[in-house]
Amino acid sequence: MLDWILFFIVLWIVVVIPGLFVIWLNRRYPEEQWDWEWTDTTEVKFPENFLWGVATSAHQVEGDCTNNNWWAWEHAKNSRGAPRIKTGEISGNACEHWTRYQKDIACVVELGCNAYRFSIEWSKIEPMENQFDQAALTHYKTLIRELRQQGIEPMVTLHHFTNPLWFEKLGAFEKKKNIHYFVRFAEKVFDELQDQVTYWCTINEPSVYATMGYFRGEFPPGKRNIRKTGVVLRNLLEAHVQVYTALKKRPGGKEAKIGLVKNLTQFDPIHRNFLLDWIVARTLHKAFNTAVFQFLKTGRFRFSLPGLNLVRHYNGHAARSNDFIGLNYYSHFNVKFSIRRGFVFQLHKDDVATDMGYAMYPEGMYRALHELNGLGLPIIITENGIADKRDDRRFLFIRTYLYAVSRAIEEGVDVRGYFYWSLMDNFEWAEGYAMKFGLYAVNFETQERTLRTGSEAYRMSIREAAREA
Ligand code: GCO
Repeated sequence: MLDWILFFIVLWIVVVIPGLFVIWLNRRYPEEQWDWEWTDTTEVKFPENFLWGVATSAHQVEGDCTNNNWWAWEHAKNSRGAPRIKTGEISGNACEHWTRYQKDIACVVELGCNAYRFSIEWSKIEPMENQFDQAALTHYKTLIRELRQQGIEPMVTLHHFTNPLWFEKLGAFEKKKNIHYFVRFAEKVFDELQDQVTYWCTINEPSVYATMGYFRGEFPPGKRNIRKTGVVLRNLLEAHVQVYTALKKRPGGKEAKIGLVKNLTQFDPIHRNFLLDWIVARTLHKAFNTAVFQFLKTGRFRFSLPGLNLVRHYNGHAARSNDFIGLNYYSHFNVKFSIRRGFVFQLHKDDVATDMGYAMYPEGMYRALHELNGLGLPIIITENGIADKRDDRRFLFIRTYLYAVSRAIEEGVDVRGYFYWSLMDNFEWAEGYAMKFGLYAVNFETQERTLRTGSEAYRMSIREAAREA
């Protein structure tokens, strides 16, 4: 008799309860899978005054960003003596956008865009601590004036992964006491440009900066420490709140639209009936996505892993620190539990992958928009694009992802704009120049820009939206 009781207890603990939990998880977190054979991607509608843009970042396109953490990283070797950049390349002249920006703005106009997102290179504005380069500030003023003359709305990103060398040597965002340097830089740039710039992104992808630089070690400073990852993410979020609060007090602050840019990655279990895959997927989602959203919603930051309460923080101003939220959406990771490595990412057998190895999954954009809608803020898609060297997936990518955006808008999500990543091929961080994200291909020998065939989908979508409006 006792054996039977023991058997039923074990059966409940090992089979029934986990099984019921998995059933609940599948219902709570459905994985959208649309039937694209029967989906008409021309059935889209976008709001009037929608921002149709393209995005770049200074270090990736300008050239000669020689005084920052990435330039140093590109010239460093890892512990095995191999280059930090997988192709052995350095950013170097990049797309020479610093001098070629007028022609590049003509490309933005040729696409039919009405907006352009770019970042300000801190190391060029403040090459030495508290020494500001007026010529560099004037360069960006001239760029912005050209944009406005061409009818293009500028969107400025204040921090896009790069730090001046002097700031990096102080420990950058590992130390809370360094945040004031970034706030001072942000105030200086804002005062110079606020009369011509309405849209401001404070920090681009804090989770990516923290994870890649302090957990995966593939970005500078190449550390691999989970607690430091949480500390850096907390300090970046704290920096965002301090910058928002500071800029709102300055001339032009009330009129400015300021927001954080968050990369949302969809983590789904590769086997939806296996509890351990679910636990890993939800743990990654919580650490990479939820921790940031909760902070922006409640002011409470909690970076934790099962059994580890790594970093806690509270800032009561956080819940009122965004006029919009920027969403960068690229990747859908199917996660598999691994005894040896904790977890591995896998593609489904019928997934179409981008050159970055991400699954093409427009439904993930739709899910991300609905999830972000929970913040109650206007959403601007500040990055979405595909690395596609053969240009044989870009057309489909653009049409299907814009369809997913339109479907979320139709269901009430307040999306104000879409910035395609990227205007042109550029330096893709640790991947060097191998990844071709550009609507325009760049011949880096001649610096010639050539509009790709697949990019026609974006021009068509913008034209169709204009006709619909
Ligand atoms: C990022 C950055 C961009 C990338 C783009 C493609 O998300 O890493 O915002 O600088 O180049 O996302 O990976």
